[in-house]
Amino acid sequence: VSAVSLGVGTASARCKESTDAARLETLVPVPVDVTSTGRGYTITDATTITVEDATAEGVAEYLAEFLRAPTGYDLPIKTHQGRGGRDTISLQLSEPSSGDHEQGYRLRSNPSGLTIRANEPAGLFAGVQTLRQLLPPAIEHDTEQSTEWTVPGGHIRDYPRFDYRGAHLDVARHFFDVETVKQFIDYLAQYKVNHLHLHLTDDQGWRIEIDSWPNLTDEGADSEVGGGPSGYYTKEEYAELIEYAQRRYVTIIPEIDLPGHTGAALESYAELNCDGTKREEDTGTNVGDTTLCIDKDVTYEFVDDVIREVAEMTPGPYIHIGGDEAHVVSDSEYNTFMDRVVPIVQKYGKRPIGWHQILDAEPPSETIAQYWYTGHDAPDVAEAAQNGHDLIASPASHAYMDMKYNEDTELGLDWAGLTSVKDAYDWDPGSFLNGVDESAIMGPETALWSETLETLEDIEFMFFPHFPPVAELGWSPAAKTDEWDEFEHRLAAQASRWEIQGVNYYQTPQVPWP
Ligand code: TNX
Repeated sequence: VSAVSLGVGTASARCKESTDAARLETLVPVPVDVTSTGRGYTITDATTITVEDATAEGVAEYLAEFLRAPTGYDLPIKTHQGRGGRDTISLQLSEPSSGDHEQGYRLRSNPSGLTIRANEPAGLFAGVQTLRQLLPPAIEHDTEQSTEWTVPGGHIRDYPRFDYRGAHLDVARHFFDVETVKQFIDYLAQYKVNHLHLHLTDDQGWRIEIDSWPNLTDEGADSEVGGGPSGYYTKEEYAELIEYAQRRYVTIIPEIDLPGHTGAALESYAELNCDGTKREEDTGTNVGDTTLCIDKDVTYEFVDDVIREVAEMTPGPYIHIGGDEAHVVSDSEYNTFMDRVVPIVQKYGKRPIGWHQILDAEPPSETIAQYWYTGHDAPDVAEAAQNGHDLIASPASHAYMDMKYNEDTELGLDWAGLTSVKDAYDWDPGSFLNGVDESAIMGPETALWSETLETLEDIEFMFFPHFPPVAELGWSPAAKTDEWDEFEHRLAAQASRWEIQGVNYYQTPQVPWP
């Protein structure tokens, strides 16, 4: 531990001080700048949380709720002008000063108190997630623990490398209920990921209620891979997820995969099929053999209704329309379809996103393309980026969380190869694609496809520890993310928190777990 001034005190106090200070060195994602200053702030029964005005109250409430159970303290929230004074955790919003990133924050801890300052509530929230990792792991318990709740002394200056940090979850191949998705959102927030892309529709199931086309969920939601119990989100449940995510500064991006991956819709409505007969229920894992009927007007009435309703229930700026693996349509049919459908998304006030194949249809440049192949060379994608398209980086060889860790991994797939935890860390989202400037990359996004995943435990097994490496690549400065030998120790230090949270993580031998 460098730059720790140990001050005076007993040997055991000094020992504790260095144990506390060590937590400044094990943060994931690693902050831009960390300075250790010796004695820090200890949260006690006397601590209050202060905010200057109502804007920061949501974050203050989140923090208080998080801390109250394990500490057993009241931690009242008070509105207080200026500095919080002694024995406070003070959440301050300041006027943005030039050069400060809007999602950034500064955190200071010394014996008299703790301050998090940010330009935006989202920055305060990021600072709160850092504070969480600065406290002893016991803070992750949801029952009262007796320990000293010391935040090491120091200051942190921090902001994200990419504004957009995403995670995709396939709730179509296997359905995951509201509680499971909430838990997933908590995992994203913990590692400062701020977008959740929900893959809501596919051949095996339609997972979102659409009032104007009720069979989608009356008939299209009761199957999944392997034929298990499955389900869908009612509009109320979807709203509950949106609200839960908003409180954690996570934006939900709904995906309606079109024109392929539509077996569940084709099974629900005969008229959406070119031959006018309903498709059979699909509980397998084939891809690419379904499509909406490109030549029928009803197809576009259907898409318009679905996009309108999804736009109405989604406050975030994006709708993802898939566009991948439409293997049973010709290039010209694909282009015809996208020429009609991309403007529908725009008409309802949303910015379209598609898997990178969507670029083949030459959509308007505000369309975002999500790159998911494994290679560094994709000249068409690079050219589109040069022409103004933004990209999301999800190369399957690094960011696909459903790729097996190694040959012995029972869950997951291996079509993009095996992806060890080290592989998940060993790439640069900003320069992965040749000919694409970092300025065209919105950020990295992990993808978790669920052909083989049935439960929260399965999700956790593929996500931990595949996920924190990519979360760090999205947040931390490039200069700080190239040393696996340093990262593996910080990752290992997270495990004591996962143990308490009950995360079913894979104990890969690549990481020196404690
Ligand atoms: C490819 S990635 C797909 C999905 C599969 C996934 C499995 C993409 C746009 N399409 O349909 O679930 O591989 O890893």
